[in-house]
Amino acid sequence: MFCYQCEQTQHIDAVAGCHSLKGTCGKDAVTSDLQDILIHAVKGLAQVSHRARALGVTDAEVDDFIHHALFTTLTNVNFNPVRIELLIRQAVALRDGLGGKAAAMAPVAVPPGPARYEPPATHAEMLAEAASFGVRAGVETVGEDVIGLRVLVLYGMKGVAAYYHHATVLGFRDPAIDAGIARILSDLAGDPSDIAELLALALDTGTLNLKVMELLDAANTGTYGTPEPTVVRMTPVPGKAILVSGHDLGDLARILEQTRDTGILVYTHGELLPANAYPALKAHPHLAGNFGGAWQDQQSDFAAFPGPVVLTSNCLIEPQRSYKGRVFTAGPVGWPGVRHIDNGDFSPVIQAAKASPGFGQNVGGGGDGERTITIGFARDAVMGVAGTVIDAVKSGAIRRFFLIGGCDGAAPGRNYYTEVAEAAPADTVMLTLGCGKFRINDQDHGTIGGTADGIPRLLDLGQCNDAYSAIKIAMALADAFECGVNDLPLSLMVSWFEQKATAVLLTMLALGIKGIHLGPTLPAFLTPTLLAVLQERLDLRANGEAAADVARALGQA
Ligand code: SF4
Ligand code: SF3
Repeated sequence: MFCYQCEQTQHIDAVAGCHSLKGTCGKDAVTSDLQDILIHAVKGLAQVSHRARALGVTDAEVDDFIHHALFTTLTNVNFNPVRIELLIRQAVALRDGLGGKAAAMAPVAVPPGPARYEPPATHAEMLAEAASFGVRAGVETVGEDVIGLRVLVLYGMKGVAAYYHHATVLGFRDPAIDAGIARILSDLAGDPSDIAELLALALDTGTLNLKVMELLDAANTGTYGTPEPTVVRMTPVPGKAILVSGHDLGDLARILEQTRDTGILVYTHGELLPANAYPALKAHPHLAGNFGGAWQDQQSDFAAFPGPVVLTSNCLIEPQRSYKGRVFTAGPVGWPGVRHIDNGDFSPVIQAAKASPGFGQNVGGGGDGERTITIGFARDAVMGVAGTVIDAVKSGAIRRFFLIGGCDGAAPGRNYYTEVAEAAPADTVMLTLGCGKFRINDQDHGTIGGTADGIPRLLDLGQCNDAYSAIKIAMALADAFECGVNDLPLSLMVSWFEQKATAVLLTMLALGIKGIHLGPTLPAFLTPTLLAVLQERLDLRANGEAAADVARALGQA
């Protein structure tokens, strides 16, 4: 195995990467190798899909398969080698079916490369070939910079696929996005080696991702309403309970509907916390609040939860024996031996909740023990008070905005984001999103001016899936001040972990947003040359010391 797609990749050898028996995330060598082969097979499917499209032949099953399959290879999503191998064989079958349909329209030559991949009959033979499909295959010939750019595009496309998957499961799709995904993957399948061409492909990926995030925003708000400022209970109340984690609002909605009038209470976890702010979701009286923190705390959170836990997307960590029997996966997620719901029928979860003890009477809900936080400052909520915000900037009451957010993780360097929030002075507003918010959302940051009705200093924009909100707010502020986004009093302190963050980074780069602080460490796949290019063109910055970075942003250093 070799994998360096996420921030927690191992830094043991000269080339950073997880390459022994198991990655830091718990992905074993067999699953990792099969995921490399799956990527190869999906690229081959995309090659055929891209060419078939030119003949007017499209297939919704193929388009859906591509983003679903890529999503399974995202960090902390699917650790089940059996399901990955099935997907490889399915990719090849879909490719051949689509190729046949296209050939009926006009003779099409099967392009060289992944489109000609034929999986061997046995699992062992398949694995024996895996090394030739690894992300660093051919590095001796093309060099580190080409490999770094290829994987930058590939990892960005995994993020695009994840966002698009969340939109399509709500019934929102766009043929132009399907075509864009097929085109970029097809280009990648040709193993481009020209740096300028690869840089253009990376920016194309960022531009495509903006379209996808816009669609996802339309899917979420079109289905569940516009998030509104909402006080969420962070402490449980007595009763049988289900915990829902990941990012998928559709699965949460189905669980809420299927538990209606059962007396079972539903709690969000991790990146589903923002779901509590959507009108159509919070209308369910048995959506009882949020339990626990960010994904890396799940082993203690899930062990302490007295009921079943459903993982609807990333981030899954190896379930401990104490609670593995109560864990369920859905959608792209998988772990060997963990029950999987693939048809939207959560009855097994409901039965497990009924059979579990639930929270007892002495759980501490209500009274002095109750903790709450306020969420739901998506773009409409913020732009609804745009006049007040703009006046506050003009009068000097708001000196600067800090976007402090993105993914969280277990690395010690992630305290940087807590320290940035602590160092940000009282006349600054912090925007947050993604699971990184759990580092800063349980403190009272007060309001601008310190008055009860002042603008809250911490505005939670939602999931990492809501990065579109942050971009729209920045653009709207730039419009209001008749300046460019780069001229706003805004500092972007972005924490990355997985490939959705890579996609968002490419979007910001495609939009020409400069001066992003990226951390806690820079991606291992970005070579010194590539970093120099990004630093020169876009002033991409590595994290320094938190207080000094804040002081510099405020023009004090
Ligand atoms: Fe390592 Fe991250 Fe890859 Fe897991 S996803 S194997 S932790 S680089
Ligand atoms: Fe978090 Fe996994 Fe990325 Fe959605 S839950 S931000 S890391």
